[in-house]
Amino acid sequence: MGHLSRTTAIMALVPLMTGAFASLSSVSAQSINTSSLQHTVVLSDLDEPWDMSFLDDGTMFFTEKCDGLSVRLPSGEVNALLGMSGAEGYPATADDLFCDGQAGMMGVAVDPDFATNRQVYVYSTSNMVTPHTNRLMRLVVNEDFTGVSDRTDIVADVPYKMEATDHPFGGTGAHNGGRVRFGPDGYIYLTTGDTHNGEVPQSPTIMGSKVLRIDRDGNAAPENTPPEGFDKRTFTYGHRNVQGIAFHPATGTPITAEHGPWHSDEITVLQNGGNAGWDPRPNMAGRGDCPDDYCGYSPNQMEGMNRYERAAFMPMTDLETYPDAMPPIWDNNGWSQGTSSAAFLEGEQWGDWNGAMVVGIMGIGFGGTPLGQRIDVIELTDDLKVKDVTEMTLPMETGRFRSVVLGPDGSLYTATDEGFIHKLTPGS
Ligand SMILES: [Ca+2]
Repeated sequence: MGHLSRTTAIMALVPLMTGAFASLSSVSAQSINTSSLQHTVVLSDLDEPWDMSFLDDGTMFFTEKCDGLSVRLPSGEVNALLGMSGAEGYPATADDLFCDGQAGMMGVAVDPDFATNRQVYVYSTSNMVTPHTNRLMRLVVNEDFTGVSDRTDIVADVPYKMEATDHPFGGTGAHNGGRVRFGPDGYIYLTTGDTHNGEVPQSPTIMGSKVLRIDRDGNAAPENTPPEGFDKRTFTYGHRNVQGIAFHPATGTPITAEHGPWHSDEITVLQNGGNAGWDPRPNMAGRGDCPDDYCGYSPNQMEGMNRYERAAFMPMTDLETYPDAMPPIWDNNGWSQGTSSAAFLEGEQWGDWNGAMVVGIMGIGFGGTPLGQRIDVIELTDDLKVKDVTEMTLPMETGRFRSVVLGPDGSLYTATDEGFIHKLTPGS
């Protein structure tokens, strides 16, 4: 689907149903203003939109997994900027960038100093070298937002899964992480995944299963304190596949959301140098061998195991082996439903939800797991524990919520794998 067919007009402004349906809502839902959420389709007919990043005036950069990077201007005009190999309708393509399975063009972040340096950062899979890698690229956007130049690959060594493996989800391109965000400390945080390789999560030198904290040139933040022998870019390690990271508004603390292995999606409050406790190597946590030396699916997906038995066999956070690992503050009630993205709601317009975390859940539904496809609102205490979890009442068709981002207008924007970027606006 080419860029020329993209629908750029605002499609609808649909107040949430009220009246007769209101009585179906719980009392708590009514008290937290979901009944006034309004919905706008910002873009549709996209090809697996993966992430968005905003300038203060509403300019929205966005990625599509197999197409590339584009920008939507405040006027509603959309300009393609950088295409991947074979993509049509772009002013330039980078022929080393490709998509396969879960891999492709993923996270995007605008520089907080964009007004002076015009820089954006994009994370994508690349075949420039073999084995292929995931790369974080820095680009410079031209004055009229019609093109980019000066590509610099500031991180070039995040692993990529080249070989298929022997389990139901064993295809190439798995578990790349992929979110890119500037923290309030001015550093770039890049989340990565385990690529179905049991050695990666606890490896001190392989840059998968990590949260990297780096500067604009890709150098380690000097304040990083990983264990002795670790690559200094490591902020945290021992993750499975982190596709969500957001910063607590009051404290600036980075908090991740990541995908569990048929059980236990996790939200984790990060500690500088911390271990997230995922170790899918054979013979860990009392296990035996696993196919392909990766215990990240089998045998925990075996028939007859419920999610608690799986969690005991294949812990997302192995506190027995790693007692100092960062414990999750939320595990999705033991389910794995594709917890992909995270953001914080900020502003008085969100009422009781001002300062709450939202996570976008894609809803896998494997292994007896209920379908997710929802946005959860997670209210935290001052010491960053979970106080309350509410499913957002959505005034639109649900979907696979790949990305949630708070816009500069205070609305929540969400991209779905179905090709939409939606805007949710509280109040009336
Ligand atoms: Ca963990």
